[in-house]
Amino acid sequence: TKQHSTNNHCSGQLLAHNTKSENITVPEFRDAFVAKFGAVHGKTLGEATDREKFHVLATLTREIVSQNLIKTHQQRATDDPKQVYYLSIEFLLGRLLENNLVNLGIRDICAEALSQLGIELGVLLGVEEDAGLGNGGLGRLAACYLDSMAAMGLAGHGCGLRYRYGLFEQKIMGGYQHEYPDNWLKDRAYVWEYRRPDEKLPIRFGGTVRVQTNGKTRFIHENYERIIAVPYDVPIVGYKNEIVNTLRLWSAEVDVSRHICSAPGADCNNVIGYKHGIESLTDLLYPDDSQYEGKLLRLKQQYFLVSASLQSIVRSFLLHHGNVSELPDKIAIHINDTHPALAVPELMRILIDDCDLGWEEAWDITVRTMSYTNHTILPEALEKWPIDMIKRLLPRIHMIICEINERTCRELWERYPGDWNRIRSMAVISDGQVHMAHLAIAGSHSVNGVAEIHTEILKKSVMNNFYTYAPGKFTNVTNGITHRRWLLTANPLLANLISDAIGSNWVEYPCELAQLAPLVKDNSFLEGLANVKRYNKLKLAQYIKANYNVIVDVNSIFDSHIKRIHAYKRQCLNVMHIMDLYNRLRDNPNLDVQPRTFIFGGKAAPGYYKAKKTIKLINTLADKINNDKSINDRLKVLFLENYNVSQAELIIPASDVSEQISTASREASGTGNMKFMMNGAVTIGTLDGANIEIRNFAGADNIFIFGLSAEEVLGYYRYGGYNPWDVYHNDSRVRTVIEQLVNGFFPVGPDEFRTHYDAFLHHGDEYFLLKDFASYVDAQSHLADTYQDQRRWQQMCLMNIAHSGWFSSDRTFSQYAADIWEMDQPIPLW
Ligand code: GPQ
Repeated sequence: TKQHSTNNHCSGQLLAHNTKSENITVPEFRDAFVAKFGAVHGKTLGEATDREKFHVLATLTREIVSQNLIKTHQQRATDDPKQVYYLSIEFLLGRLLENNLVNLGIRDICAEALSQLGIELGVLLGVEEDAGLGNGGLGRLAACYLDSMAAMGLAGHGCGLRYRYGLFEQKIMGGYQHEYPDNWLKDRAYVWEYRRPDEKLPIRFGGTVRVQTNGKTRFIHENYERIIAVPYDVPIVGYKNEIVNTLRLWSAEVDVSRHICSAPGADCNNVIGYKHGIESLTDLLYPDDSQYEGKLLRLKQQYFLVSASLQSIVRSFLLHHGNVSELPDKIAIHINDTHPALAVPELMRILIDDCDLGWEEAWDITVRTMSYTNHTILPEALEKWPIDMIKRLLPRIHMIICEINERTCRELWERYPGDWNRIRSMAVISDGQVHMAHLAIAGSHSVNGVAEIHTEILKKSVMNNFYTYAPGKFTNVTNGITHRRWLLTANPLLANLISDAIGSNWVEYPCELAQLAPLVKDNSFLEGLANVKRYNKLKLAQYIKANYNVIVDVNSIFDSHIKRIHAYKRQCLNVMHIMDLYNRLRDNPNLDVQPRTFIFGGKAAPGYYKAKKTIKLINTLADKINNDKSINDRLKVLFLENYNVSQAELIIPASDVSEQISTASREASGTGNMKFMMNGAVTIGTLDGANIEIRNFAGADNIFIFGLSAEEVLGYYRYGGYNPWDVYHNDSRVRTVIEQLVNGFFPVGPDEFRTHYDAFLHHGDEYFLLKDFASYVDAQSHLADTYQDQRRWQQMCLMNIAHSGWFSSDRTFSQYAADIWEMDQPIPLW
């Protein structure tokens, strides 16, 4: 049914005669691009900037996406499948253009069409700003799930906030991190989004609640401030299946339908200031990762997200269904960590106040609809909002939370009469605070952790009382990553090598990557792997040369530690090993060491003093080592500025070694570990988070494991820690390295790294760096020895790639869909 003319200038309808985007031809695409360019910019391609060309390419792609979006919408209206809404305060999408081209099956066609016009696709892809609406793992996970939901054709949508500024831009000056606003909406609009002002909703803050008791009890919310939530839909493109789901991002606006001066708190003399104040609600993503801050504006953001999303979900449900009692059969709502946990009382409010249900029925519907994922056991991350703050900001929600608390405590009393301590430890409200995790657990039918060990720790310790009370609620769903972005898009050479060897079924069924395992004896395949890695390393080396003017040796081991800077992730343990290696080299210049390039990347929360000092420490070390001629360029250290999704796409395919060295028990799962594995890097890591499952799949011979186990760490914590001085006195390497922090070894003042020195020796070394040092150094030298045997090394890489299929988010997502959300569409078995 394909028909077209090569001089089709009907630029808005590239797909008019095609059923599938994959059937577009190169001339069609080329001509459409030229025509579109003229139509949009009113000039010829000859005069165009890269930004203008990018914009036209994205617009053209968006038009194809739009048609699929319409089709998907129509199909869903007919089929009426169960829908899942994934509520998350963060979605870390990164760039979308290349991913969309790949998912539409037109990347190669597009590249060829552009090259006929003398344009390099890669250059245009580089123009796109990252959508950095997240801090790290939690937000990127949400983005991977969106990709998987669309690829599998499931009706699943994201609900989030359209931050005017995403995660700050990091600049390094004098070795220190400086933060600049991430002005990702430079052009005011985002090419991918559809603004939908007609679907706006009012969100109410403050005021009072009047209880009307004549006849049926009614709760009347009065004198509140009304803020408008306007949705912007970002299309999420399925992989070659013509499915497009949406990520709905809410933005705060003033209510122009009312006289601004009459709003409570409004100042008629300062209408602009008032408007700005309201709209600042969605200005900024909070840059703290795994750290609760307790700011009023953050609470406002959380409620704004939840209220807008739930009102919109219920409204669209009622458009097609008469009875709200069917909600749990047709809708699943997932709470991504506790940030959207107010979804529980908000749904109760809607069901009781707007839909006229009684408490019991509303509660039954709510619990059957909601599910919750926990992403950390770090105590400092647990959200507890002062009850007074909630009462002032959200008076009706406050009443509902109090009622939930009373009823759950009463239930607990029936089960544990007199056991006040246990009941208090499980209450939704205690010590004047709302415990968001307790609220989420009470209001959900499912609670899950994100890796086997993490879920075990939740069940055995952190949430043990809840687990004992309702064991059936708890499950594990180990995290996953989308192999389409992280392999197909980010590492096309490896993807092609794999497809040449085993065919391309793995793209649809990533577990088929296991067919690579028998090639472990195939020398030419192993050589192919080495060549791909070498090419990717060259690309990264060029980037480093261009941006940092440092020359790195592509024959050296590329050893990468990229993630948020956090004490528990132990970037400093890596630093200690590098310092020790450097000390050995200086003591013995003839030492036979495998050349290495240590690559760091990551942001520190602006208020996290120690993490910022860690960045300074890495940069100080880098300066010293990179400029020391005596070691003959055998070691290089780099801190790459402004780590983000796009940079990860460059670093991961080029890495030989993946550093996953968190203190055991602290990293809930990790997801970078999976991306490295899938790209053929070998992990050096602790038995923490998903590293354990990576070892189980890849085989213990294909990973370097070291350090204390989670059980040992938790054992020490129970008895107040350990004594780092024992290690200090017994291991001269440790002593040297620690003293070098403060003794003038670095050209900085003696107090520059005092915080680190004190944390190690005077504050009990909370994250066990000294304790794990010796076994880390051993593992590192074992790794370096192994690398000398290149055949063996490539075999390790191969076994990692071959067993990475399980870590595809398609698998993760299938588990959620089948076990937790009980979706009614067919879900592939794993
Ligand atoms: N995680 Cl609670 C975040 O990235 N931010 C957070 O605020 C919290 C957790 C991470 C967690 O540290 C990683 O171990 C996980 O792999 C990731 O969430 C996704 O589950």
